[in-house]
Amino acid sequence: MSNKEQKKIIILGGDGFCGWPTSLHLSNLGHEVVIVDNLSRRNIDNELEIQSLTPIQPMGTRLQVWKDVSGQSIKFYNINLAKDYELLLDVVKTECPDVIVHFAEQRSAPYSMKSAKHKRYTVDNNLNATNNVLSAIVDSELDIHLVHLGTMGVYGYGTAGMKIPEGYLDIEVPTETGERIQQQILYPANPGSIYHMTKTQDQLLFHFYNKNDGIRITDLHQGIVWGTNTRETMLDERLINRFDYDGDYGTVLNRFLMQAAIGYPLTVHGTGGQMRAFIHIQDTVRCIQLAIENPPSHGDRVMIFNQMTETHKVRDLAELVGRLTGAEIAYVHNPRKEAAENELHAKHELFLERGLNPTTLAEGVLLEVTDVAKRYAHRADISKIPATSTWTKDQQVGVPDQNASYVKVDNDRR
Ligand code: NAD
Ligand code: USQ
Repeated sequence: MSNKEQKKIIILGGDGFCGWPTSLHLSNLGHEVVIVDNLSRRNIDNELEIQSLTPIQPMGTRLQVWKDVSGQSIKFYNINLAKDYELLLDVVKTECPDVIVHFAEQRSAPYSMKSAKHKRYTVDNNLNATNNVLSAIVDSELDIHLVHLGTMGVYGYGTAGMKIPEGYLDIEVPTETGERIQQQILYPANPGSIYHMTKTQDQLLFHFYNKNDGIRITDLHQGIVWGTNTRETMLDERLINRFDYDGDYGTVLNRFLMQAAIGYPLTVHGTGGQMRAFIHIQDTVRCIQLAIENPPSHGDRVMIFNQMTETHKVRDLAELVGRLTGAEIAYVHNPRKEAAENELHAKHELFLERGLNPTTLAEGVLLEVTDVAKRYAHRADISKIPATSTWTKDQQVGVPDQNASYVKVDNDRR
């Protein structure tokens, strides 16, 4: 990489599931990487009395091992972005980054819905973190490209009846004189949890700071990330990425893979009729690279990409994992208030046009992840698997009924 191509990149939330492999990927490409993280995700593990299935190392060990393996140094600042504004501004002014990648938010929908305390923490943490980052960019007077990890959940999970566009919707408005005016607006926000709601509010912060201060911003509407490792985290076991499987932080496909690996029935909520967007962690890190290499120009509006590669219904994923592994399926109560069935079709051409070559849910890749889950199965705490955070008092926890017989996927279809 030439000096001109090399960038200084601050990764906010660089200790997390997406942030850690992204930091290593960008460092491996020759960029100068600086991580900012307050380790709040590790503290939430303590609060919930749970650990990553994989044995993640303390930050000091992670960075030393990366230096030994790659020869590259990554600097680390322990700062709470939502609270320590002056410290954040100091880091930005001292490091003078070309790019800031912002992963640093409370990202679990069930955690955000556990209680009033968790709702308030999620709103306070996520909105203040995003506003502080944007304010610090303005205050620093530096020309910084901000790349933010948003969510496909900003569009909502009803049935749109159309292919969801990448961020902006074409509309036609009739005027009083009968004229019809064409416009593009942000796709109407339709959050399904307090967490998703904070991401819809982030969009308005980006819109405002882009319009008012000319900040160049890329907002990545990411689907559910699955998988564990990337090429860099596989270089040494001590670089391993986190693997969440508990009822609050475990996302659906990784939970099914882990449940299959330990012989626990796959916990499908309700009918499993929710259709969601997915992306493998290896593609996440590549998308961030592509977003950094293709920044908006000065004066451009916020650039929005749908960062996902395929869509599936939850029950179809369970059947696929069941067929591959022999796992049984438990249809449990849905602790969430969400449509029993939906269709999701979303455009995702912008990354493909820029060179993304997706890792699909091919059987071999699925099994590789099951292998990770099997390897560390002895670390699993089975009592933490059921989803116990209910959206309102009307929902019930998603615990498999011990006396029920579970659904076995037809062998002929394996
Ligand atoms: P994560 O919880 O593993 O990582 C987030 C990191 O940010 C953690 O290390 C945490 O300690 C840090 N952090 C949180 N608040 C902070 C604060 N106030 N100050 C400093 N550091 C703070 O989450 P993840 O899965 O890596 O997700 C990263 C981003 O990607 C999130 O914004 C999430 O909304 C988005 N996203 C994730 C997924 C997914 O499936 N994991 C899917 C779509 C979008
Ligand atoms: N589900 C089950 N069984 C389970 C777990 C989940 O049926 O054991 C269902 C849920 O009810 C839901 C769907 O699977 O319908 C997805 O749940 P999830 O926990 O995998 O994903 P979600 O809550 O949407 O959140 C995750 C990340 C979040 C990110 C989002 C992208 O935690 O940070 O923003 O995926 S998206 O789903 O596109 O909004």
